[in-house]
Amino acid sequence: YNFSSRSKLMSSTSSSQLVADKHVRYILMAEKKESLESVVMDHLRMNGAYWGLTTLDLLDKLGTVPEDEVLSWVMTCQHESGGFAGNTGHDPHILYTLSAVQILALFDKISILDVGKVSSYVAGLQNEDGSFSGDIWGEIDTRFSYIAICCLSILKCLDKINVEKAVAYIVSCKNLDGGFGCTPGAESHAGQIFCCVGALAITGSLHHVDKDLLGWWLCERQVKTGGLNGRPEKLPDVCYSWWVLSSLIMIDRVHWIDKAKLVKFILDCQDLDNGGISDRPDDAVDIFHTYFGVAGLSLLEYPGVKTIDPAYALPVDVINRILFTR
Ligand code: GRG
Ligand code: ZN
Repeated sequence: YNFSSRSKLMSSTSSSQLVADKHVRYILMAEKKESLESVVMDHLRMNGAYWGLTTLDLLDKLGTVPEDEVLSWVMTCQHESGGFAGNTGHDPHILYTLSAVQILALFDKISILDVGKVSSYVAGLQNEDGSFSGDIWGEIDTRFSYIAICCLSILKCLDKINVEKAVAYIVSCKNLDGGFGCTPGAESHAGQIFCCVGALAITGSLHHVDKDLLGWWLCERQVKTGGLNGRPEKLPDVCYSWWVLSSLIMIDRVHWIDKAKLVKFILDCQDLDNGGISDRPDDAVDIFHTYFGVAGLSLLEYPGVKTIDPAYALPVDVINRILFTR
């Protein structure tokens, strides 16, 4: 039995619509402690919670979640250092710190944070060359540059880091194809491009991007079935509906892909019986690709899905509330 495949017989009729209610039920199940998926993902539960809760909010169903329970669990993951872990009793990392801050933003509860402490943890991970490490062990990656900048911007503490150096490091990861990699000289990858373009967008530095060159590379990611891949010659995957599409929007080149074909590809990845979205049609669903599918549809202005901000990866109403009212 191929565990990673869904039976074709079960979901033989592909839907031309988003089965939103089934996805909501799937997420609420997956977020419960007892589910198989939550056991497998124990160490990165904070990320899973962010993906699931953001998807619920995009579908206007955040109200169905026990808010107090979620918030007190999030706070059990915070360390003395100010950083957050993937779950209670684990080590802090910048990856989970952003997810924790994003979850609090969704519930409009940034106020329960010691903002000075969290922002000092993040700022403390900046290196002399402007790059960021993920935690005390020191791995450097443009993912962490994005996370630091996104997190500190939500907390309104960007002045705690050297933004100029942070931007210069990201620009040093730009390649001749217009894309970006994880470190200087590393191959362009759609995931890293999202991180670098997102960080440049948040800091008002998009003039460092060659929009036509990068837009060309990004729109070439669309394959015959309508799906997007993350690099040349690779298979399409629903998650690139987020990484690629958000980048195209930030550089104003989203009209360079066939939107209708991408919508169809995402809808074809739904499990019509039990809810959830997979990476490719007929694969098993997971909470990450359910987020990427719904967030992708949001970027494609699909009816009934709230608008998501392509740089902050949070609903636009949440970002407006945080950045333009305090
Ligand atoms: C808040 C949206 C948000 C993100 C936080 C963690 C992070 C910041 C960004 C991750 C960016 C990234 C590198 C995404 C790529 C993930 C991915 C699908 C990797 C697989 O790459 P390959 O090359 O797989 O192994 P392919 O698809 O090429 O076969
Ligand atoms: Zn994927």
